[in-house]
Amino acid sequence: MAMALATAFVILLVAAAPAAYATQYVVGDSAGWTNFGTDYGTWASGKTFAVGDTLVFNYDSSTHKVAEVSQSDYNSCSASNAVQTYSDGSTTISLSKPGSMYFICPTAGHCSSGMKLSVSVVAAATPTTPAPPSGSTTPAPPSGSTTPSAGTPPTTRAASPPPPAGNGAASSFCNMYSLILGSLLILALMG
Ligand SMILES: [Cu+2]
Repeated sequence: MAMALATAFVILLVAAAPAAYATQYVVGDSAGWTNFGTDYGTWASGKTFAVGDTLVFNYDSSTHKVAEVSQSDYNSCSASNAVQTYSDGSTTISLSKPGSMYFICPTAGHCSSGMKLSVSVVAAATPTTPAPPSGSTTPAPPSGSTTPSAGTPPTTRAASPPPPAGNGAASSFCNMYSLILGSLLILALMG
């Protein structure tokens, strides 16, 4: 029993780990993708959509579809040039690049009555490597570097600079956190 629970927790942990980095947004929340008065502009406002996040459209596929369209087609509620149309009733869209994405329901009258969604996708928040300082002068090579001549004992070299610290610190922190959390949960269960 304890073993099974521990296993379940490990699975849960593995499944939950990516959630720290990507968010899944259910469009319209519990209302889903519908033409019954959900304002998708309001739903989207205040949310930050980042590359790697996903949108989930839940809808009655006998009535609605999801069409990804251009901005102008979004404005004019035209689905005739849709980039992609989905009709499976539960559509997951991965936000794969920064920029705006536009979705409408192609069913006649639905888009014009508000069944349309635009999202602005920002680049994923990853630990960025510091940019080189702009306009700085390139450091001059160390003067007086001696080349050891043959026959003389080698001169001691200057100590190499320590490796840059902090790269990937955020992700390793997340991993560490997951590990500790998982261990605690398993210990709590088995103990
Ligand atoms: Cu519709």
